[in-house]
Amino acid sequence: MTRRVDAVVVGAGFGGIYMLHKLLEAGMSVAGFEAGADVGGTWFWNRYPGARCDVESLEYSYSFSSKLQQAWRWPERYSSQPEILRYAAHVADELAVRPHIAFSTRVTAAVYDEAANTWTVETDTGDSCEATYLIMATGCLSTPSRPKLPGLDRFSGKTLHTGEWPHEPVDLGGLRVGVIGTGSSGIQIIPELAGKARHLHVFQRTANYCVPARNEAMDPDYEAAIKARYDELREIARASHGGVAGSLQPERSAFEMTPQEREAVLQARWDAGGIGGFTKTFNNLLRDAEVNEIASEFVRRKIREIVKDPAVAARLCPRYMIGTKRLCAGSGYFETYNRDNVTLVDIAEHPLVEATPAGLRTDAAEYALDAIVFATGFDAMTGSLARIDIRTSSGVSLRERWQDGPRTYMGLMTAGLPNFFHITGPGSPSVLSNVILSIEQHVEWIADLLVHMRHAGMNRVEADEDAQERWVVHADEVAKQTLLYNASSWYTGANIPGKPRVFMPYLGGHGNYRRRCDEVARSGYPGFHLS
Ligand code: N01
Repeated sequence: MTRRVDAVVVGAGFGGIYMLHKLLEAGMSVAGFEAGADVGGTWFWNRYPGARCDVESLEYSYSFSSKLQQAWRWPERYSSQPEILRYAAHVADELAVRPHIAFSTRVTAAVYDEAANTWTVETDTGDSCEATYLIMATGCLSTPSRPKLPGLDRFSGKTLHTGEWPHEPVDLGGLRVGVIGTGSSGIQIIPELAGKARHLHVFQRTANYCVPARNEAMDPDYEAAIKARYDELREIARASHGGVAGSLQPERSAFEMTPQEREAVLQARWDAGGIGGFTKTFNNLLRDAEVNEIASEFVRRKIREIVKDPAVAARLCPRYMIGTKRLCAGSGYFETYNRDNVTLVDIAEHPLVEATPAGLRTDAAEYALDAIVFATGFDAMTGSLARIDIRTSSGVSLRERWQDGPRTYMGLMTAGLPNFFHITGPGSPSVLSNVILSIEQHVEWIADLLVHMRHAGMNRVEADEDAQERWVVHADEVAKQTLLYNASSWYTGANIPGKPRVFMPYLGGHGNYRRRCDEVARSGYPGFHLS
């Protein structure tokens, strides 16, 4: 017989863990489904060498429990993947959510029956479940994207994707390795592979910016100082644009500075390390192309200083505007190209044509390889939702609703799909903020709504079409005011052939967005139909 619960939660990363906890705390019955064999979400899958978060550990962690954030010790300024996974497992155990999760179980379909006000959720194990509410905590970067390269099935070596790295050890020592992709994942794995491979070929389509992470062991005095003011700092983070308290706030406009002042402030941010500070160097860095060029050219100069071969340095210098695609932080990334066993292959100039049994072929040459590593990113924000067949029994599917790009009301719900929520969905700050704080805000908002409805004797909520339309227009207008809007990034779906170009995350800022959501809740949920 099919199980019946109040709510199904899909995904057991940071969103799913906390959502299950909040629902259990509210006395609701829950069923969690997770495709992976354990909790951790993105940190369960992305276990490639060098995987590390580029938001500081003391910020990239749950803030809801004072006890938890005081007790947990982060060994480094930026946490490695194993450390974050250990933390996720610890929290799941502390909150006792594991018994409510079916692991190694992928949700394949969900159908809402209007008459019964019930979602029926189907999985690839045959397990199914009925629920009043369906909450997707499926993550924003969880559907890996692989180029459709002819001949790949004939390649005789190993193929790997950073986003689905094997759980057993992978020994690439002494091999000829090719990496495709120079985004955040590529920039982290490339120095690691260069230290092990006999030879590493990096296949670069778009040269990318990378600022130094300057990771270091956690300074106990710094940790103690943060923990002494943790509650206050978390409030600052919740009110901030990016969901981090950070110490580096935006400087003035570059136009108000002399060239010497601009250089000094850019150098200071470069020396401090990290992505957040650098994009806040000037308050109009992401809004004014002329200002952006000052910061872009600063990093290009650094690349030319670091990389000894001027021809290689020139190919590594990005041409797009810094920060309009997600900025990367790395350790020794550009230095890697000074190694004798590393070759940069510019596939913008000479595109990849096919994989052969022996390696990869561009339109100019063939490269003999024992392993190909895809660091080619994700079908971001919509991919994991679109691959599940989500529909109402009488209406159109989520996939059809989003065929011209995602449309949501505040990133929380999609009109036409009652009792269906997406945590950090498109139309919310999600990936443009400290995502753990964004997750907490969505989880708490959804849990509060469901408790409110229970108290009022209601059990059905749906986003209003007009309210959704106004939100979509507003989000688009906010994004248009920045240089990110026209960039060819995964924020806009440009990395996936055929995906509609829509700026997906909400750029209005974490703090502003949180205030709007709070205001909606305080005012009795305008824009949502409750019954
Ligand atoms: O993916 P990406 P990612 N042929 O999409 C190239 C988060 N993250 O996994 O720019 C050849 O950024 C593509 O080239 P181009 C973070 O939010 C965080 O690296 O499209 N090349 C690009 O170089 C990040 O932004 C952390 O021309 C192809 C690369 O592959 C997000 O995840 C660490 C290609 C993909 O870069 C995604 O990062 C890791 C093709 N067909 C990830 N298709 C940290 O916190 C794609 N490429 C540190």
